[in-house]
Amino acid sequence: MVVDMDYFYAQCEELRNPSLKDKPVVVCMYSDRTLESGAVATCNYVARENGVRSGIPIFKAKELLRGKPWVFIRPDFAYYEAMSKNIIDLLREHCDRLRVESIDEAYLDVTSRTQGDLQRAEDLAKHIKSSMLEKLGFRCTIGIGPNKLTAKMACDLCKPDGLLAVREGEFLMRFGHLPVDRLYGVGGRTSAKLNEMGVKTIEDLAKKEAHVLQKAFGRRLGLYFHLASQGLEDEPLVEWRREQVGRMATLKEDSRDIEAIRESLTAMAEEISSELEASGLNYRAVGIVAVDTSLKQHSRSKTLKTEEEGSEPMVKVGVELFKELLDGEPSLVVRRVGIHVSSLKSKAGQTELTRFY
Ligand code: DGT
Ligand code: CA
Ligand code: CA
Repeated sequence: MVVDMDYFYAQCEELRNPSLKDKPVVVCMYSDRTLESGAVATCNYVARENGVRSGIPIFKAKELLRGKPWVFIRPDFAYYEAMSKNIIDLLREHCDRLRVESIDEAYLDVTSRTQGDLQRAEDLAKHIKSSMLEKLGFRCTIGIGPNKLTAKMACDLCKPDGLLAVREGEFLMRFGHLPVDRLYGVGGRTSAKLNEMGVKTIEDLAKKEAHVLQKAFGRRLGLYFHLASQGLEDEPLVEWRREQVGRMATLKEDSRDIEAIRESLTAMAEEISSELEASGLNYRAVGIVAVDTSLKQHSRSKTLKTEEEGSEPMVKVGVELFKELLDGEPSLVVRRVGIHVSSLKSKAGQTELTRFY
């Protein structure tokens, strides 16, 4: 199963303030260059009915919602993380194995508890959806399939508040007509290349012979497209630990000024540090990302001698890494900065973090 929360950040906002429900709610990543600059992180379905989408500029969203009782909100990551933790805890009760895929999404292996019976999996999914609503107040969408790929595609197809089980052998019937870029793993550039080869839909792709795709995309990827377009995938679900916690922000203006960068890193490091604190984790590696004015990314990271906690060591190493980067690249002008920590360990003394959530 794939469980994905509907319009997650905005749904979190509605949950703590139900008066928002009938209004278009837009959660924005302000870049703070000017009052209106930045992009939409997500929005509720009332806003989507008016054309608002993740990633569009804030001013564009305001144009689309002109005259409507819109609500624009800054994200409250600590709150969303706390909600996410409750959600994951609830999901864990209903599966054999779980992999947290992102803040609002998880893969659940339910094979042994349903004895591989899709009907039983569907009943279980109904139960999960109703507990999610009754206990936590959240709506979600669940996709079910004989493998992860099918479950994920089923989930994407029946949003929001949906439930769809796709059986073995039904993959092409369900998804064959979709544009090829809707196949999990096919990005923009790949789909352009496929279109040139006359492949418009997933079904077109399924008809191509493996060697043709391998010639165009290389052995591994070609084989993946050949199999995936027929719904074939059999990688077992491996539990993941969330191995990195980080933040990105846009500088007030493009800059090489280390003090401006330090200020931005400090704000982000404090957020990261409170997130780690809440989960009882410390870190042993720090990394930074700089996005330059031509949107090229540069990154550096450093493993520390000992485990650290709190924002101070994070900022110190982050600033060092930025200095190093700027010294090495005299023409680099920074637009966005990011900082993250990894090699996370539980402070409780385990050498391995077996359960982040
Ligand atoms: P959905 O699943 O279509 O009902 O809507 P969401 O909002 O749950 O979308 P999803 O599952 O892709 O992403 C989960 C959360 O991740 C979402 O609530 C906000 C954040 N997010 C998604 N896309 C973006 C983005 O383009 N920029 C930023 N900053 N955050 C994003
Ligand atoms: Ca979602
Ligand atoms: Ca998601």
